[in-house]
Amino acid sequence: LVASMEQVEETYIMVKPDGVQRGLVGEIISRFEKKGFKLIGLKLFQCPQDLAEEHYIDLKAKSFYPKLIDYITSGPVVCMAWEGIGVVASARKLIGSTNPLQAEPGTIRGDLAVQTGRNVVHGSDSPENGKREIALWFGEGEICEWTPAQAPWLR
Ligand code: FUP
Repeated sequence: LVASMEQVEETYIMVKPDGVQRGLVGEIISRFEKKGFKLIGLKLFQCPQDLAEEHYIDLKAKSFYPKLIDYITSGPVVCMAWEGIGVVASARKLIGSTNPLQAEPGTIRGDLAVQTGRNVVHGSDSPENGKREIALWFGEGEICEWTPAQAPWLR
């Protein structure tokens, strides 16, 4: 194991408006649940213009930026915070390449999307951005730190 992969991290994952409207919310949540990460934040949310602009601040100079802001504010998104060992890089692997046509089959974008501008899901690209984005999208009291019960629920 690479040392950095042993760290417990947090990442911000978001089902984009196309994912919500195509009925892919359950499928996308399921991929992270089955992998074994812990859900610590979840909400359906209509993103305001200023938050979209802040989230994508690093892309402000790009030609596609205005369209990206229109897309992300075009309908509700599902905001999620996930915790786990190496969750930032692992979630990026589960999500696949930015261009869904280049994303490997088996990844979320590889299986479920076609266009870069409609690539159904977002995932933070570093542990620092994971923290930054969770703080940006969630209010105080919306993140739930929890420990599973020791005994199995069914026996
Ligand atoms: P990713 O980290 O895979 O989400 O990709 P980026 O941070 O590079 O891009 C963020 C979003 O900008 C993408 F999800 C879609 C959009 N984008 C475009 O619309 N066109 C591009 O050429 C690149 C990105």
